[in-house]
Amino acid sequence: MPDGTTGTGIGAAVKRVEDFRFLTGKGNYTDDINRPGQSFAYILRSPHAHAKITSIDSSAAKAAAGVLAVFTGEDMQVGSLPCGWQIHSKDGSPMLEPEHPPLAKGKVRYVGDQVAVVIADTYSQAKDAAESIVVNYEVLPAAVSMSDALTDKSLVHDDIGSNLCFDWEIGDEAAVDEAMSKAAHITKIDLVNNRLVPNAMEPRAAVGEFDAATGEYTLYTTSQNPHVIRLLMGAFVLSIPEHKLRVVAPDVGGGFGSKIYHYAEEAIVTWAAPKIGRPIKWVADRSEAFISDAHGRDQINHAELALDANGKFLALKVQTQANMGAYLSTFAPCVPTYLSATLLAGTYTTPAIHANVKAIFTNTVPVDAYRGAGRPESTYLIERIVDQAARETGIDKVEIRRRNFIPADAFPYQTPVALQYDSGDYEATLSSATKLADVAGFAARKAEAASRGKLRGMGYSTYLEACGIAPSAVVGSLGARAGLYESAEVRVHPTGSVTVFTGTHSHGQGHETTFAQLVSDRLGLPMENIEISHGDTNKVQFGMGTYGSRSLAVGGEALIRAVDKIIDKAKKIAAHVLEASADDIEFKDGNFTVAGTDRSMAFGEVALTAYVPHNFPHDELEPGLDEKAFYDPANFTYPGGCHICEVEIDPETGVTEVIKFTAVDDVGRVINPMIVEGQVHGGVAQGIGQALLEYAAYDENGQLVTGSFMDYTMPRADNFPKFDVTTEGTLCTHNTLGVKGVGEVGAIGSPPAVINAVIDALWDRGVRDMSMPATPEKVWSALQAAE
Ligand code: MCN
Repeated sequence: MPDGTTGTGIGAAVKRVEDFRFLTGKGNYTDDINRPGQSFAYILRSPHAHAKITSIDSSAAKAAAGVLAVFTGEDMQVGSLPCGWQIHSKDGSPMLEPEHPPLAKGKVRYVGDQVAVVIADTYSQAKDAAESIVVNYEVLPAAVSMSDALTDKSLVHDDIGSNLCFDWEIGDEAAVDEAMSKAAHITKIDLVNNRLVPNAMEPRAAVGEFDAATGEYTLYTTSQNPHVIRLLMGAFVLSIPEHKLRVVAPDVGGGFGSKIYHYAEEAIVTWAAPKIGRPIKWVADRSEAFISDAHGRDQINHAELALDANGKFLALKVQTQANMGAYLSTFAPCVPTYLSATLLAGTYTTPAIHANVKAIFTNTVPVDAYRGAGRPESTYLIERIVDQAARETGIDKVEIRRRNFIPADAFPYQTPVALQYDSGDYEATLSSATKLADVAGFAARKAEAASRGKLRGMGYSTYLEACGIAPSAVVGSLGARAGLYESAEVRVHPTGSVTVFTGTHSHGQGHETTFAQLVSDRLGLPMENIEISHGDTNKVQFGMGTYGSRSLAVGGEALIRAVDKIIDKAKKIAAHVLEASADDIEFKDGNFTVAGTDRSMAFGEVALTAYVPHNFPHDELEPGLDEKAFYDPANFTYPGGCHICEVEIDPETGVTEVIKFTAVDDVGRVINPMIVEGQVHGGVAQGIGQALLEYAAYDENGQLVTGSFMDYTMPRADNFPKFDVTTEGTLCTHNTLGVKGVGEVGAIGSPPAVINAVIDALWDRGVRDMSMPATPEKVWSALQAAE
């Protein structure tokens, strides 16, 4: 990773300031929060994928030692957990939106659905008592797979009459059909994007508290966006006005999307706290996390790519089935549609694209955004079909990409599927990656591996991402029930130190470092004088949170705008004291100077003047130095790049080893190269996990058979080589920092590079396809079948 920059400003590889407390065990996570008089909640969950609840007898549990209360869905008469995005089907009808009660009413719809909550003095008492609750179920047939759900009579929600949530389309189908009819070649592919369990390091937790004296509720929760939780839970579920509801998301140990959503447990502990007159803590154990955190991915795609005789792409047609699980999680409907299908041009000039997406309810855990959210699915599809087309037409796989790249001088580039890319240079990242990966030496390495009886393969992915998730007007027109701006407040204290309040939330991304770098750079202050505060609705004015790699491009830009307001006001104060015009004040390296003179004031002196305003332009300004900004961007940002994976397969065992992984990513201007490298590493690790190891498998009864780390293979350090990661940027044209997101690029770009490499390795042995995860058993079986 290049790091020519020293200091603490933009481009410096500053060590993460938050890591001291994390590495010394001083982090303050939700489970570390213990309120006076606190009680504990245990959630009794459904053991069945689909069943009627015919009766619940909780009398024994209520009488058990230490138990304070037992509540069921019939007791908890509150609003439905809301969905934040509305999709309309191609016929104009709104998506089917079933009720989602925090505690099940009359029916359970997936293994893990909440049936009752037991609240007791201790967690063990609550858990023990839950075992004595007698629930009589009438087990119903379960719609486990999407094909079952579409063909079966088994309705996940009887009242909405169908398991088809929506049937949506984008693009010009007639233009695609016309192009297909004239094509020299059509490549077809069928893909499964495997369901994943997010498995953040810290399981979800929530503490609910009610202050009878003030009528104020507080929820401490493992959330990526506390203001959104306050809005959704307060307004839609519990009817608590916002000024009486505080949501605190303290240190959070990873989220990867799974902590965006408003979950039942948050509403349950907040609602029950005044009922028992004590704070209530709930903490998921790992097994519970497997069946209660929203899962990721789970799409089935059929795609057809039309090419002319020169290998130019003419049209792409895609049919997708997207699993929603049993209920609509907060942002589920936008994942296969606006986060996925709008990306189907990828880095290519494909002139006609059409996609049809059917979203389907099944008796499984709800599915929602997980690192990449929709973009890994479309990237996997594009980069797999492009490789397939290369093989079928005999065109080299690098050459076919080059022939179809959007040229660097074609930006802004309007795709046929709504998005307008602002900048990029896909040839540049491809060229750099091929050098770094030593593509030229691959043939020799393959031959050497063959001499040891091993199969070597190399796979490419020249991907594109859209992130930043904005602007509000656009997402609103696409169905978002929220605005997607960000806010920041910069509070300068009297002696010149600064507290920044940001509406984004850092749960591993290092905002306390990179956001302080932005301020340090702009105000010329040392990092230790700057504190970044986030995650508390009583401290931060407002925020839309962290997901979609938006925090820097949207939240960082809001922060810069607030800083610039500080500088503007400070210049006026300095001008007054220095008896000059504000236009003549220059601000550099933390000093305000009258241009062309040696008369100057340090930043701290101006701050003091603002708070001790003895010599102050009172007729023009208010005392104090505290500025706020809201920023609503003009477009998404469009990171992209090239990932190259080299694998070696042992044909005797089917084990795939990733020998080398090269990533050259365009994330615009880099604020902290070390953090960016770490973000790419983490994302690539998750992408390789999806490609080779991870799979949430259900049996025909709807039981999650990979429901623990015994069966669900989480990647470990020894599954990876050291990744070669670097950045090569074109600047984003619509934010002043020129930054694009980086948080998801690794998870988006890498899976097709891995699977393309696996297929490349197996090709000479007659294997023509491989699905994710390419487990040893699957690879070995494919080799046997091909012989
Ligand atoms: N950054 C930078 N220069 C850039 C772009 C980003 O220095 N050009 C820095 C940012 O300032 C920030 C970090 O890199 O410190 C990530 O920035 P950004 O791309 O804006 O992403 P977010 O901060 O919004 O994080 C969200 C993103 C997503 S969507 C998922 S999912 C994800 C991810 O980040 N979840 C994570 N990375 C994660 N990392 C950890 N450790 N844990 C998670 O749960």
